[in-house]
Amino acid sequence: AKAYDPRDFQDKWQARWAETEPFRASDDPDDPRERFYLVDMFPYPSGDLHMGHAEAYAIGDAMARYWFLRGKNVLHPIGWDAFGLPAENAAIRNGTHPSDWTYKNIETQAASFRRYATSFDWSRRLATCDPEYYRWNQWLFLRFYERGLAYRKGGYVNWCPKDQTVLANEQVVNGRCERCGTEVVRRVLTQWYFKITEYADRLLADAAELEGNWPDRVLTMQRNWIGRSTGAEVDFAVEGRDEPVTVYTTRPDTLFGATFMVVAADSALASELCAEGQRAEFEAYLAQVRKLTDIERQSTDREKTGVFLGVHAINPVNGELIPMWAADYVLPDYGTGAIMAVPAHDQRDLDFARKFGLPVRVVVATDQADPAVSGTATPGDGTLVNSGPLDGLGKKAAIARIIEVLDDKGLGKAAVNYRLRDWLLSRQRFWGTPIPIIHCPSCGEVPVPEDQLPVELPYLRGADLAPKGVSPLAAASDWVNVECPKCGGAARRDTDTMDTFVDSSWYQFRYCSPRYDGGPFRSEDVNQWAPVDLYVGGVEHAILHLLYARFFTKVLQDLGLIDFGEPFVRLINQGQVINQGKAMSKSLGNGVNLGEQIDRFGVDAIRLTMIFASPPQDDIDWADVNPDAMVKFLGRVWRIAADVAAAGPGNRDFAAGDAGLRRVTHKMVDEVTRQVENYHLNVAVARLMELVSATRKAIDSGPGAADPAVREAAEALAVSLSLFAPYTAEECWEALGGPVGPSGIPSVARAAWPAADPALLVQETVTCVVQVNGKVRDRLEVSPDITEAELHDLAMAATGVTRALAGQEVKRVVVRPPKLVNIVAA
Ligand code: ANZ
Ligand code: ZN
Repeated sequence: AKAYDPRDFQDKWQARWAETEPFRASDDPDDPRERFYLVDMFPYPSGDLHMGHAEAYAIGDAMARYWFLRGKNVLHPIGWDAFGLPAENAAIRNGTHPSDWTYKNIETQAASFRRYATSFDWSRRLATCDPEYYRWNQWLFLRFYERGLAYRKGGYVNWCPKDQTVLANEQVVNGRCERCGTEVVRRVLTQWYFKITEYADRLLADAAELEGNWPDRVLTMQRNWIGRSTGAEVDFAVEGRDEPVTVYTTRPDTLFGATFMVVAADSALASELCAEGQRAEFEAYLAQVRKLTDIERQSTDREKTGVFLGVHAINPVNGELIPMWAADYVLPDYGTGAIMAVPAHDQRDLDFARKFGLPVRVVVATDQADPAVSGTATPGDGTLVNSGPLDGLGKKAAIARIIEVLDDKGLGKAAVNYRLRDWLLSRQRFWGTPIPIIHCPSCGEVPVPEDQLPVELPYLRGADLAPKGVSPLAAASDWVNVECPKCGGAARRDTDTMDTFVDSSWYQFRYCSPRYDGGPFRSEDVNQWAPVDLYVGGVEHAILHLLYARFFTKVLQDLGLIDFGEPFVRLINQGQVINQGKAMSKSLGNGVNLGEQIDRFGVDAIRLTMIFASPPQDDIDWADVNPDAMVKFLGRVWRIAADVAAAGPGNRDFAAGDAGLRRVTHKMVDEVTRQVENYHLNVAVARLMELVSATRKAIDSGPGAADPAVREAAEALAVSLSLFAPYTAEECWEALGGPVGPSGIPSVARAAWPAADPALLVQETVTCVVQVNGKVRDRLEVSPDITEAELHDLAMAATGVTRALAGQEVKRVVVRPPKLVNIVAA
């Protein structure tokens, strides 16, 4: 007989699918099928698909195929996240236009996706660098702008000296540029922001809705990123100044222990407060601070530095004069940029106090050593002391009480703070969406009129794109210089482009009406399909992309464009594909090439290896897997189909088939169904393997290949295997002459999912004998696969046993599942 070789039929099926389009979604509102919307995070077109893609898309594809087979109207689209720096850097290197590189890579990936047999609705493909896509980024930007949700401000920004562009806080990882690893510096620049902070509370509150459907760690990361804290704002009068200085504190209860204040050295306030006599020292210190990276600044083991500002503040509760210092450990852009320092109960403040000889006063008594002596602050709960009206109270009561006191005197109030900053969205690079604003010397910021959208990128290539610290667009004078839409005078276009995270914040909605040109999407279509039922992608997007997409969804809801507030009902993060215990990388030389793996083992075996190796969320070490075993397994399935086909025209009167095999088949179908619905895809494959063994046995040493039960098993195998190994499954289905499903499309992917017959799922039971001191005292009907613990508990509770024991002490219980329990008592 011929051997299984996937190369014999991959091309054939690829051509058929291109022709029959089995995965087109229907927008027909009268289509009675329930809808299911599944989105895989779209790829960045950096080259061909790699092993990581192969894993992620194998998972998403299995789920999409499952819901197709369950008769749902599935939307499973694909597109490309096509703007961004790598294309621009390649263009500079090669003297080309970024679009050359981008569209070429998109074509390569599209071809690889087709070969990988992903069940996409190809009619909806999009690329965010298409003007007909980014036009709507601009349109949405203007809607945000009208609502005050897009604005420009000057301030400290993260600047990557290598890429010569600003980065959002989210793109700075441990003080380094997320892209190139260069240490980020802080610079003052005027930049565009989205006011995501206005949505902080909603983003936090609605995270509760996602609980159970999103991985816990993603929700935790989002919560920490938003970083809501509660406390109070307290006003401190300053000697010789009319305006008080307000601090934000999470511990207003420790106010009596505030022995000095610290202002961020690089804040406008510090420079304002600084007394003339201290000016020179302050300026010298400030110059040092400006050189620091954020990593250095926030590191806790660095020795504290600072300068006295030459002024004193007055502690509002006890009238004490306390010195004001400038230091770098207080950040200019958190809270109010100034703190009351309570060295006894805050470690940073204690380190600072010990370095500069400032007083330490305990106001919360604990059982720990005196911080002034031990050098360790006591930040926990305790009993208030040295605190006037707060004495004797615990932390919580003291916080409530002091807020009342401050409120009464008009010196403070309860306050909430967020770690979340507004989203810095402008970039000084070329390959992105131009910001649709015109700057006019007389009218100021003027939105580009809607009928002039899209503002298309000018054609720049090669060296024109080299980073210069300002956007390359600034040098394109024909493009930059325009008439002001308001007054007709000479004006200039904004030359920054948008962060590419804008593109990916709403693409999941564009898929619902991808060619629509009356808006970013047709609301009816989005409301029919979205929110996305299942979103599959990497955990590296836990905060950036997923938080931004949630924010956009809420704004779109507020704009009345959609009628829901969360974009993704359920989220799955796939693990990584690593090799020899390490992430694949050029420098380690442990990269595995997906194309080569596919050439060698075939698409199906690679997909199946990805799925079988581990649960979707776990990493896969390619050094530990064995694609050859998957090739062998697929060959066994394929031979079962061949044997059944060879046994003659099919008898599909399954009820007449062998009862034993039917039980196995239905049990496996039932299990596979449950495991797939719970995303335990690796377990589902294990069950299919059991079914293959049982079927092979039935063919070789049981009722034989012509038995209807064998055909039933072979058909069930083909259909369920199609989730993971589409080519082999099609080939088997065709050989078996399996029935065409309700769609009329002759493909196993559009057949019907096998249904488990409950009558065949009823478990047989066995009789278990329970003895006490060698005498049979009870008999139990139990499942043949009952566990030792379960059987133990059942036996001890059996009536015959309790009666026989009658107060005797149990010495020993011997459990031999499923048939015998022996109890020794005295
Ligand atoms: C007095 C105090 C006493 C504080 C105490 C803590 C413990 P989270 O939870 O992150 O919101 N703080 C406020 N603004 C700051 C800034 N711009 N830079 C650095 N630190 C700042 O932290 C709030 C606490 O961090 C505040 O409460 C303040 O110190 C400090 F026993 O005030 B606390
Ligand atoms: Zn004007």
